[in-house]
Amino acid sequence: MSGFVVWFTGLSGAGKSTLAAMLSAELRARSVHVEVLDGDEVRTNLSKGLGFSKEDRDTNIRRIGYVAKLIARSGACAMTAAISPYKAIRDEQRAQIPHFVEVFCSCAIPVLAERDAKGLYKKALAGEIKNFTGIDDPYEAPESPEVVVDTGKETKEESLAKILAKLEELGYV
Ligand code: GGZ
Repeated sequence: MSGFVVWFTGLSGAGKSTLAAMLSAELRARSVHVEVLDGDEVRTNLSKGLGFSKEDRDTNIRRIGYVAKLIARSGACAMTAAISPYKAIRDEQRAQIPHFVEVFCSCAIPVLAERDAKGLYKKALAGEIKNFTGIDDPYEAPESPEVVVDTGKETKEESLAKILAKLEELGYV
């Protein structure tokens, strides 16, 4: 069985970390070795000190892509859960990583702003956080991701089932 990378992308609060946690639990139950590179955790370790300029975000994504590639090369599954807002940098990762599965966690901004579990949208809309993705910083949606989940409309279980179905169809699980 070859290693593979599940690359979650989407706005803050769109469900990337939640779905990565659910998917990793499901795959581990099927005896797949999984490592999760979660945006928050990466930023306190591998990318400590980086901010949210385009340059820093690109550096962050390239680091995540590099580690994900090594994990997949060892035969495991790497899951990444960072906003990864720029299409060109995501596509750069796709080009250098064999068996790359992009999962777009789509969710309308009004739904995210309403949910706002961490209060970040409120702060961004009030101008207290600058360069917040989706508010005053760009998010470039993928044009042809392997999977699109709409976390504003689907249940978590429905989204998880879609991702699992694609991984099965591709022969990775
Ligand atoms: C976006 C920000 C920002 C700005 C802090 N823009 O919901 P969260 O809190 O846990 O997820 C967001 C996280 C984004 O880090 P990533 O490494 O995923 O971003 S990127 O892929 O663009 O490098 C959010 C928090 O950090 N956060 N400031 N300005 N999100």
